[in-house]
Amino acid sequence: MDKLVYIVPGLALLAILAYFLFFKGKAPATPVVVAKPSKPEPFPLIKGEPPVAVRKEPKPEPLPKPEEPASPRLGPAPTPPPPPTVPPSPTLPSPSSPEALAAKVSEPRVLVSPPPALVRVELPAPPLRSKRDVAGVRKGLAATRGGFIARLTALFTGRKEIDPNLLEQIEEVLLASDVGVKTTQTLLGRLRDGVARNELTDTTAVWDALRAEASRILSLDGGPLRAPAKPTVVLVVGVNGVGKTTSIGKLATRYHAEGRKVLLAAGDTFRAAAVQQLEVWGKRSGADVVKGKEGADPGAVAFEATTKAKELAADLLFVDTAGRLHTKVPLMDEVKKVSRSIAKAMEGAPHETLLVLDASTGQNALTQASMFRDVVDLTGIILTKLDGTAKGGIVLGICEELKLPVRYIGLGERAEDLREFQVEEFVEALFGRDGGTP
Ligand SMILES: Nc1nc2c(ncn2[C@@H]2O[C@H](COP(=O)(O)OP(=O)(O)OP(=O)(O)O)[C@@H](O)[C@H]2O)c(=O)[nH]1
Ligand SMILES: [Mg+2]
Repeated sequence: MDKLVYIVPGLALLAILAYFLFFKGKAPATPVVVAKPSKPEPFPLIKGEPPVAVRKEPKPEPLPKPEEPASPRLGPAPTPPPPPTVPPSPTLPSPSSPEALAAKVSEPRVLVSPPPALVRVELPAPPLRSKRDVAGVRKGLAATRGGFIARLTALFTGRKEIDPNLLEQIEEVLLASDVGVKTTQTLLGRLRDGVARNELTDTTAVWDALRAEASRILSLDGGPLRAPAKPTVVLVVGVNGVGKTTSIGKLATRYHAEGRKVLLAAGDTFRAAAVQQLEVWGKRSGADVVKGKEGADPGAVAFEATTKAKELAADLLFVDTAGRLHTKVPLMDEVKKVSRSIAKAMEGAPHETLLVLDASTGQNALTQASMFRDVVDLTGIILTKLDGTAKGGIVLGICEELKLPVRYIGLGERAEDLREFQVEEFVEALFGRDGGTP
């Protein structure tokens, strides 16, 4: 009985202690904060609600309806955070390209609003890199095939053995077809070595070696425009009448049709007609044109256009310039100024400076290129009017001597006649064994 006096209060004490330790310890101090919902939140949070706001809610929100996908023409999203997933691609990726699709598949669902770049990746659009179209290029190169290539072919026809005259005759044809002295010597040197080593024992082998050499020379790091930034600014330069404005119009048509926001800068302020010509292309292609008054400083127009392209979140800005004689120093200095003005408006711009060369001007094109290279950092060539020359060998000379990649070739006046330069397609179109070539 005496012991009960101690046991009963002891048990009561233990019971109280157990209650506090077990029940109170388990009870939540505050309502639960669900930092990571077991189901990822859908897009509606892009309305601008910061993720923190979600955490304050005691209960998870009922799943709201997903929003309509953003249109490509819409400007940037209201409060875009830094892109969470897809890094910028070095070349303009097609929304339907394998890379874009891969990015889309691996894209995690996010709590925050997807940035504009992410939205654009999902746009359906044809690929930027055009399909191979050897027949189309061959048609455009008909004059060169009928001239340069036909003359070369004639040397091989009816010959099986390599006689001493053959290499000399090849040399003559190459020189007469604008390939250029230096490039011709390189090519011939390699052919002679092959013959001396008994690697080239018949005319077919010599033809194949010529073709392989052409591929080697043309295979510079070219390809279509790169788009390292938004906007990517492309400055287009060249002498009078080579096809600068027309090429810009053709490029604008192409990229606008593929869903890119394209802006044009009328940097040729010398002639009112030049601005009008660009405006016609602007209307045709759907691209906006930034222009100044007639006689305005081209650098100021380029600066304003770059600023505008940033404001409008354009993908591409093409800056047209007045044609200038490469021998006129003050005019060449002006190109330098235009380039600097663009750089002032946007760090790292212009991202591309393309020199337009007229294929029918022959060796003079090489002189123009080296003069322009002295004043601006050229990143590539647009070689126009290849449809209008029977020589066409200039393309080899440009690549071998200047080591500048040809990015586009002009094979006619229509927008679709400006083609991305694809080495294998071009070489096949030129040296391909149809229509009488060996
Ligand atoms: N056949 C053919 N014509 C072309 C090609 N590219 C341009 N042209 C024509 O060449 C002419 C001159 O083109 P523009 O674009 O005005 O040349 P530009 O370099 O802007 O000339 P300036 O502004 O005067 O320096 C136009 O008639 C174009 O249609 C091409 O690849 N093939
Ligand atoms: Mg022009």
